[in-house]
Amino acid sequence: MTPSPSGFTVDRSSSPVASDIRISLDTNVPPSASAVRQGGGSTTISPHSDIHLAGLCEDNSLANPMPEWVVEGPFEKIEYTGNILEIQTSSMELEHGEQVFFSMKCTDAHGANASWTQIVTVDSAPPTFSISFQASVGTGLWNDIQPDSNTIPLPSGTVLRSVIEAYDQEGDPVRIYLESNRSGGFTRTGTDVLEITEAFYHGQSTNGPHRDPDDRHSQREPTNWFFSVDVQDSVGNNVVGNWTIVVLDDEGPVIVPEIMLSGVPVESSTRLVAGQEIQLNISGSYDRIDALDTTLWTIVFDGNYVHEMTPYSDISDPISLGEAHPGNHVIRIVSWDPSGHESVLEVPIEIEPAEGVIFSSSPTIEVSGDIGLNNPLVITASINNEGSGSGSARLCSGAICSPEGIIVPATSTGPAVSRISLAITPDSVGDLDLKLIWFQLPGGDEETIDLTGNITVRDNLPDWIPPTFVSMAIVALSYAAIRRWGDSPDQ
Ligand SMILES: [Ca+2]
Ligand SMILES: [Ca+2]
Ligand SMILES: [Ca+2]
Repeated sequence: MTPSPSGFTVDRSSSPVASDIRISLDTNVPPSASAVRQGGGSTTISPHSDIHLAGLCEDNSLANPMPEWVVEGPFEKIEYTGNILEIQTSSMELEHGEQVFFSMKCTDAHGANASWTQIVTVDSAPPTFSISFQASVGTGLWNDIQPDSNTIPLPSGTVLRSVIEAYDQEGDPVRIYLESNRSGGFTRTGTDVLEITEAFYHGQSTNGPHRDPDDRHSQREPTNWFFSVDVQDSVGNNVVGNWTIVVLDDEGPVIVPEIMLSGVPVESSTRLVAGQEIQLNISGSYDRIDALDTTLWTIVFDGNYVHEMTPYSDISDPISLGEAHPGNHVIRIVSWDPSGHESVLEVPIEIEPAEGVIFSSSPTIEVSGDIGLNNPLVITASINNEGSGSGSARLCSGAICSPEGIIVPATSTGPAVSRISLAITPDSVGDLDLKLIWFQLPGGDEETIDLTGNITVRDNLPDWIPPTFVSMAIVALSYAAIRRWGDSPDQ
C-alpha cells in the first residue's frame, strides 16, 4: 500500500495470497500549531532589534503542513509561508507602546486547521530604580547615608549595605547588575531587588604591609572604588548609576616594632639575653595615607621617656634603649598622624640573665653600730647578681671572715640581691680593711673585690670626721631610729 496526502494505492500483485484486503479508516485529526520567538519570553519587543520566529505545524507522520503567517502592526500587513519568519522591525521606526500581532496557521490536506497567535508591545522605556545606602563600622549599628553627590566617603573597614529596587512600567522582570573594582572586584546580579553587604578597605596604592619597609613612608592618595549599577528590562532598555567610594584615613600610624640586640634584629621566639645594647627599630611602621615624616612618636622604656612627641624625621633608627638588664620590661610606643589619630602599642620584652655571676655594680655597704675604735659593728655587703650563675661569698677584714653566703642567681624577673654580713670590733683607727672574696659555683676560681676605704674607723674623738663617715653615721642613725621607734604612730 502506497500512501499519498489525498488517498492511497493498494498493489494487489505484491500480496501473493488469495483473500480479501480490509482497510480501516478513522476521522481526520487537525494539526497542532506552535511557534517560538527568538529572545521572546515576554510580551515586549525592542524597537531596535529584528523579529525571528520559528513555527512548527505537526499533523500525522505522513505530512506536516507549512506554517502560514500573518503579521499586522503599524506597518503594511505581512503574509508569509514557511517555517522561519524574519521581520526587519529595526528599520521600521516603531514607537513605544505600539503593538504587533502575529498569527500562524496550520492547515492539513483535509482543510482541518489550528493556529498560534501572539501580541507584543514595543518597549523603548528604560526601567527606574531606587537605591539606599547604610554603613556600619563593625558595631552592628547601621547609619543611613544620603550621598550629596555620587561620592560616598567611608572610613576603612566600613561595611556598606545597599538595597536596589527596580521597576519597569511594562511589568517585565528587571535585571539588576552591580559591579565594583574593590579588592579584585566583585559583581552581583538580581531580579527586581538586589541587596548587597560589602566592606571597603584601603587599596594597594596606599601604604601597607604589602609594600617594602622603604616604600611605606610616602604620602598617598585616598583609595577610590567605583560602585556601578546597571538596571535592564527584558528587551535591553537600561539605566545606570555610578558612585565613588572614597576610603578615609581615620586611624593613627600602624606601629611595626622590631627589637634588636647590638644591631642584630631578633625574632619574637629568640631568647633575649642580658648584657647587650637593646634597640628598637620602628622604620617598618607606616601611615596608610600620611607621610611618615609628618607623624609624631613617643617612646617610653620602663617608664623612662626616650622620645616625647618627636617627629619621625628627628628619630634616628634604631633607637637605643640602653643595656639590656634581666627582667620584664615594657616598651610603650604612641604615635600620631598629622590629623591627630593616635595609635598605641605596648611591647613586653623578657630579658634572661646571661651565664655566670655578673655584678652590675660594686657591692653596697651598710653598717650597723657606732663606727669607733673597739665598738662592735655589723657590716653588710649587698651584691647585685645579674647572671644566671650562683656562687659563694664571704666578707673579710684581715683574718676575720663572715660565714660563706650564697650568691643567688638572677632570673628572667630580674637581678638577685644577696647580703653577706660580717660582725667585727675594729681594733685600729683609719680605713677598715674589707674584702669580698667570692667564687662561682661549682668550682670557680676565688676572686676578691677590695672594699677597703668604704669604712673609716675613728678614735672616738670628734676632732677629725671624714665626709664618708658623716653620711654613714646619718644612714646608721636613721636606721637605728626606725628600728627603735618605728615609722608608724601606733608603735
Ligand atoms: Ca490531519
Ligand atoms: Ca521598559
Ligand atoms: Ca592615618
